[in-house]
Amino acid sequence: MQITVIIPTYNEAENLPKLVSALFSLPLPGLKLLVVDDNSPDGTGKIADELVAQYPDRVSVLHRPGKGGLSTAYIEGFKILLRQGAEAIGQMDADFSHEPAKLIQMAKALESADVVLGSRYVPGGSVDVRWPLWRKWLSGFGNFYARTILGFPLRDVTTGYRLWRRKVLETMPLDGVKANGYIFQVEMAYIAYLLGFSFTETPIYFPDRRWGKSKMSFQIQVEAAVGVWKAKWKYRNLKPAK
Ligand SMILES: Nc1nc2c(ncn2[C@@H]2O[C@H](COP(=O)(O)OP(=O)(O)O)[C@@H](O)[C@H]2O)c(=O)[nH]1
Ligand SMILES: [Mg+2]
Repeated sequence: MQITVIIPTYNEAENLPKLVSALFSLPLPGLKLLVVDDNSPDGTGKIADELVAQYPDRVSVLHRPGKGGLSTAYIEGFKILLRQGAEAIGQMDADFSHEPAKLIQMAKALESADVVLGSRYVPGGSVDVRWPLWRKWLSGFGNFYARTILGFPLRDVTTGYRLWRRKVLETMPLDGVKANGYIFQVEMAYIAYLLGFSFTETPIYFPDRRWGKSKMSFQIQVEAAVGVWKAKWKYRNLKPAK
């Protein structure tokens, strides 16, 4: 299956070229990338253009006028790639929190599942060893909370490292997904689950970003906690098509 991975970027000038060469050194010859850059002040967009020039058949870039958030970056990217006929679409952060080499295992897993999650909360998965206890607890609890309230069996519902088969994204009501932050990830997984698609979780280690600043905040976590209930209500009637 040919895979195109969407990489949303906001101020990733340091990371992006390193990530792209790491990805292209993997034994995944069909791998393509779509960078979605939101006019990053640090010039990531220009670097993305240079990468397009370097790998014209493998890298493309969507330039957006300003910071529009991760979720709209993905939704726009999904739509573009679906229109272009992509067979499978990936999601990956630009900051090396998602280890490029894991993509090999995840691509393999996609042969027998509709959605593959890079998961920190299955055996073998873990978060950054340097995370303080409260942050580990918060992330673990957040996943337990979402899983319990929504009543679905996935272990890592907030992970941003994912692969989707085309048919899943094609079937999902993408235009209705407005949530941002963690809840975007929760909502996407929840919709696919309700629609009856199959999941595999591949264990990943999730280290903190190597360069640049994290945008994680307490407010984002609180919004996510409320957002889980909103999602439960919003999709109360969603069922697999007969
Ligand atoms: N295009 C775009 N990318 C974004 C935006 N916000 C974050 N990103 C990218 O999304 C990915 C995850 O963001 P990051 O800051 O690492 O989030 P954290 O790991 O939760 O702190 C990174 O590749 C960011 O560059 C945005 O508004 N637009
Ligand atoms: Mg990050």
